[in-house]
Amino acid sequence: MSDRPADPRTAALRDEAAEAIRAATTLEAVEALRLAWLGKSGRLQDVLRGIGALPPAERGPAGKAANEAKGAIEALLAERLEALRTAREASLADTEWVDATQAAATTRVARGLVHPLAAMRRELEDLCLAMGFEVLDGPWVEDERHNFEALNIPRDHPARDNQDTTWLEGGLLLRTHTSPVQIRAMETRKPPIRAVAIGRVFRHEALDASHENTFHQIEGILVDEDVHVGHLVFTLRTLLSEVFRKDVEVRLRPSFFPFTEPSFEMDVRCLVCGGAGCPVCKRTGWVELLGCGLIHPNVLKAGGIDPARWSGFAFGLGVDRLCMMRHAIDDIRHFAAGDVRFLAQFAGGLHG
Ligand code: FA5
Repeated sequence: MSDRPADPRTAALRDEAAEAIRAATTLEAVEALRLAWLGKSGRLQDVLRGIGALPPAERGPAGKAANEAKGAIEALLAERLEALRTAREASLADTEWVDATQAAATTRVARGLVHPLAAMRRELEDLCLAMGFEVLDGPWVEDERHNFEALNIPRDHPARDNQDTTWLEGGLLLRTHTSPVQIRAMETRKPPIRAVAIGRVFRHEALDASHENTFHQIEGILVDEDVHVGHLVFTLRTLLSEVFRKDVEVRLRPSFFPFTEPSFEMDVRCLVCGGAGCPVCKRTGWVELLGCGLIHPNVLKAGGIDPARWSGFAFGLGVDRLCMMRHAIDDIRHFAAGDVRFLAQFAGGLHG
């Protein structure tokens, strides 16, 4: 079969179509040519319609030539479409490329920092978990029973004056210490109990370099058989040596809390001034870190635990002061001041 139609009119038509198709430079232009040549009102239809008017002997060859021209034009259109598609895909690499390294080089994303107190809290929680304590939480808004009465601080007891309380409506208050969690732990668990709770506490008091009106405590409680002061001291010593990871001088002094008997306070040699005297230690060289003692039998009873069988220890440590000692921070008020220059110093992590 010859690739040229026999009929000279369809041959001319085919050549004309081939030239137009070659000149088309877009996919849309090729589609328009398909319609113009092969569509219902296209050029080839005109030819086909004219065949009926030919003498019968010419109709067969003319029809054959027209069909061949149709096939040839279809092939040319398909070829051109393919060529244009390939060219377009090849050009995508030039027009739509992305520099995968560019975004990182030109867009600076500010990274958030972990607040030093939040980091301290996480670290204390991890340490306590590793020491076998479970980590509990307690409400900031407390009732009198949990904050005072169950802790052996009845109404009118002078100890209530030591904790400048923010009272709310309905006899509620902002907890002045984390010790109410001791009661909540005893109410919801059976001995043996080992639990800690870290969180915010609120006291309406005068501010200075080591006193805030919103600060943080970690409460620890252990209830078991035959618990004595040795267990308490060992636990505190282990906790502090893990936090400081260097030798720090501490001292344990007898003290008074209605909810412990005996009661103690633990001070650390001031790590801001090295003991020489500064506003943080009020020029004494020592900073009070925590209160502690053996749980008073009345408190065990209030928590539903039989003091004839069980005993325990408890401690309440100032997390802000611990963090200050750790980083030699010279004023507790830096923590809530929101100065990014202060916070940025801790970007490298707590042991940075
Ligand atoms: C108490 O709050 C007792 N609940 C602690 C306790 C718990 C004793 C369990 C016995 C058994 P105190 O008021 O001393 O005690 O506070 C404990 C610690 O919180 C202090 O040693 C100190 O480190 C910290 N602290 C107290 N007041 C402030 C304050 N205004 N700003 C920052 N830290 C404070």
